[in-house]
Formats: sequence, C-alpha cells, structure tokens
Amino acid sequence: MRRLLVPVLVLALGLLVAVAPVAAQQYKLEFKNSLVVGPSGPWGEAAIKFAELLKERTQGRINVKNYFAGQLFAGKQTNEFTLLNQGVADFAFGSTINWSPQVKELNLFAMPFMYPSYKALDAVQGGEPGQRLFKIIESKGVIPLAWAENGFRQITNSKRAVRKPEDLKDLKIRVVGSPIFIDTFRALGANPVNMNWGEAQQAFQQGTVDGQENPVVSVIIPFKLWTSQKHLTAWHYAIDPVIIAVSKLTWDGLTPADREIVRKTAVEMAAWEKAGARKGLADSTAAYDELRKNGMDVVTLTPADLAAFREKTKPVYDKWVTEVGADLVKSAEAIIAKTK
Ligand code: X2X
Repeated sequence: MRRLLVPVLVLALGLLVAVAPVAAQQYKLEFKNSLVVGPSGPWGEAAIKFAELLKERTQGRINVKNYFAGQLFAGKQTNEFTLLNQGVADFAFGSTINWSPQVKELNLFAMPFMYPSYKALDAVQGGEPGQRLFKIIESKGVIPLAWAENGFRQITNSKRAVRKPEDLKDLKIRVVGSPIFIDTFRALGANPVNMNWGEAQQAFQQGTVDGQENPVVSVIIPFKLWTSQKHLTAWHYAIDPVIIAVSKLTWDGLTPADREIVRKTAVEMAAWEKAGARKGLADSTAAYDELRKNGMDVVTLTPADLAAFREKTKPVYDKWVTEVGADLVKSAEAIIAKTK
C-alpha cells in the first residue's frame, strides 16, 4: 500500500502542474506597450492609466511598461505593426495611419473628406466596416481590443492662413509615411514630405518644413506646435483612430481570466481616451481657444470652402477606393450617409 502511495502522489502532483493555469511567475516581468507620442495628452495618459489598472486588477501579474515617443520602433512609426506581430511589442496604442502600410484597409480613415462627424466615425467603427477591419488585423497576428482616437487631422503651417487649395501651393508639408497623404497633398498643390514624428518636430523648429497636419487635442496642444506653427485650418480632412491592441503571441500566453481583464481594461481606457481626445472640440470651442491664447490663428471653413478642397482631392479618393477595397468603402459610405 505504502509502496503505491508515493508514485500515485507524484503522478497527481504532476497532473496538477500540467493543468494549472499559467502562474504569475511564468509571465515575463515586463510587457511592452508601444506609443508614438509622449505621456502628456489623452493618448499618453490613457496608456499610463492602462498600465496602472492592469497591474492592480491582476495583482501585479501583468506589468506593462510604456515605451513612449516611438522608443520601441526607434522612431520609425510605420514599423509598429510589425513589432506587434513579432511580439517585440506586447501591446500598442497605435494610430491606424502608422499601421496602414501593413494593413492597407486602414486607409479607410485617411480617405480625404470622408467623415463629416464623430457620429459618422463611431457608426463606421461600431458597424460592419469596423468589425471587418478587426478581423483583418487579427488575421495578421495582432488582436485588436478597442477603438480609441488621435482625432480629426487639421493642417497647420508657419507661412499663411489656408482657406482655399491655392493657399497650400508649394508649402512643404510633413506627412506620415503612408502614400495616401502624399497623393492628397500633391493633389492640393502642396509639396509633401514623409518624415517620422520625432524628426518632424526638429524640422518645424529649424524651419526646414513649413507645415504639418495633426489633431488639436492629442497632438498639437501637448506638443505645443504653436512654437513653430502660426496658422491652423480646421478642415477635418481625415480622421485618425487609435487601436488598443495586443500581439497574438502575447495574448496566447495569457490565462483566459487575464485575457478578460486585459480586454475589459482596454475597452474602458479606449472610451476614456476618446472622450479626452474630443474634449474642447465636440462640446465647446475650448481647444481652439487654447490655440488662440498661444498665438495661433485658427481658420474655420464654410461648406463652400470645403467643397473646393473636396473637389481637388476627388481623384485621390477615387484612386484609394480600389486600394482600400471597393466593398469596404461602400459599406462605410452607406453607414455615413445614414448619419447625415
Ligand atoms: O506622426 C503623426 O503625425 C501622428 C503622431 O499623428 C501619428 O502617429 C500618425
């Protein structure tokens, strides 16, 4: 009897270890989260809260370290998706623009003058196109958890007020390395140049480029772009969502209970961040007032002004319908039309 007991106990113990969920000590000590921006502004602040909440909610099992300002991808922002796919980054709070070289369907949000309102954007993200995009991302080894936001992108420059396409003529405008932006700014008669965000800030200071385009609350205010950019035109020509995502390699290593905590926390943080990115824009003029207070001149456009920009960029829109996928664009257009 006694002879039997020991091997049975050993066997039982072995089984217990084999079926036990991944224990805390089996997780790596640090999960890396990638961001292109710094810690200030809603985008960075949401990442800080995300790390704090995950640590608390998993009793320290999931310890996220935020790598701000493109540290993980050495400044090359269009590499972020690949890092996630390879598991070099565990998480990212990533702009869809930066991921669009690997997921070309994400150019759906950069189609010139497609989104008339936040309502239209939310309906597209919450509807069929949003679900389809999440499936495409997942098929590429990245698990998208929730839609957050950089925001509607507005044009700024150091030279002159922009009210009509001709005002952009020959202005050297920094854009992200996603080809749709080169197409759009060429169509408008400007001189677009690709540049990573880190280098771009130096270029603004040195005056080697004239302008750029970025959202007011998430980027222009936290980065104090008024130190180099005098004129802003609120033309809402493209929207830039942020997706909170996790590498599939990382996700597969988490227990089901921890995955649930991660998903829930990402959804909460995305909603919090989206509200922050829209604050002073959707509900008041506070964000524009802040720019004016800092010496910027803010131009708003009439529907007739906007029509001139839309007309100039129509060939770009038409070209990118095919690049993005006609089906996907149609699906989004139908949803947008219903929100008007
Ligand atoms: O580089 C930019 O312009 C930024 C910060 O908006 C993105 O990451 C797309």
